[in-house]
Amino acid sequence: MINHEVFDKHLNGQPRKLLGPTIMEFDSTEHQHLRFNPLKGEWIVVSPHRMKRPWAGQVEPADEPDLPEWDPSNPLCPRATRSNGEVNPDYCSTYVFTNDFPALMEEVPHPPEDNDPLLRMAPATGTCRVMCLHPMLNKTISLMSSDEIEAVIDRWIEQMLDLGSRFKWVQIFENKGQMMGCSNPHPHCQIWASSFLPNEPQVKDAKQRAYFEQHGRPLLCDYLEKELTRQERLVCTNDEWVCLVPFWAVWPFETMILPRRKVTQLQNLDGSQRHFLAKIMKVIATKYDNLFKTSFPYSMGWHGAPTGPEQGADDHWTLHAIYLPPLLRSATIRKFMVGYELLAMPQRDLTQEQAARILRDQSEIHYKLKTL
Ligand code: H2U
Repeated sequence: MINHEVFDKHLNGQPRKLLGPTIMEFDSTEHQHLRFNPLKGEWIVVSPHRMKRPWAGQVEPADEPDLPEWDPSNPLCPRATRSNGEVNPDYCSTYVFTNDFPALMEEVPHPPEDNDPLLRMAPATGTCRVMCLHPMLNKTISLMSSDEIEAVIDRWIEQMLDLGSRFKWVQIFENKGQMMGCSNPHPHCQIWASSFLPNEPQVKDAKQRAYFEQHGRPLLCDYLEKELTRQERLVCTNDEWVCLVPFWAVWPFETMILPRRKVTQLQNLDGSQRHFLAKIMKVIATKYDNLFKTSFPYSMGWHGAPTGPEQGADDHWTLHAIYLPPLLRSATIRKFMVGYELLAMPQRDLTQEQAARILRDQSEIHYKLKTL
């Protein structure tokens, strides 16, 4: 079922006009255009006139049934046995362990050196950890208290300090929901640390550095200033943080969390920033869940200045969180990155400003708590 209510209100109920032969004044909510992502040096196509098209595409199965608080057969629960036979402690806050099926390991043979420019290999070492965010199986960030979320942030910082002392990049990410390929409903995130800088941060590093060299200011600080003045894409804000839909967002309800006071790495957050980060994370997660009255799936994660023993000057960096949710029209209709996106460039229908307004309008009280 398409949630028409959510969209009609924000499209003023106007039937979409097709571009005629006469020259019309540009309206970003009507007319297709390209937008540039300065963090990645990439363009995306925005086609808002397609918002009223009929949908006969894939409908995902409806929401999962209610989960219990504890399930001894779930390997991420306290006191449960994992696949390698280890028994989890009776943890009552967060719990971190080395992934039993890691994509990156510390001790592995390196590929042979070869100068062939078309068949290049390079050494890759690292480690992968899993962090349970809460002991209860049926919790999500949106349903946790701010104090509980702050405990997660504190653990993230410990992990950044520990792994960041040895590895060039530490990627914290949460894959939430079956739709995102998450294999376990327990609230958890993953931490992959690597001896190499992965593609996404490599590009962001280069783009922020070039901007800083040219303008003498961090790209995302200048960007945030513009967003705070324009107010068109803000979703929610507090004393320390701003959550917005980036001007160049690709996913329908993609958001970014930016610090009001410049900080380059998660591990450099002070007490006030941690406190208010917990609060804004809860608000955006709640708004997401309220949008389609479902436990909103997403991939989220942190990007900050690279780490490791060779870490250099990082004034060009601004720490930021990115939320990439797949849902488009309802709890069961998602956006696919296929066809044109895979072969040419990303494309979206809903404008970033419309998405921001829709999210801004959602309540900060979780729909499940309202009915209690
Ligand atoms: P995802 O569902 O986001 O993939 O996270 C679950 C992770 O937990 C997954 O990477 C790990 C999987 O390898 N895991 C263990 O390390 N041990 C287990 O016993 C179950 C799952």
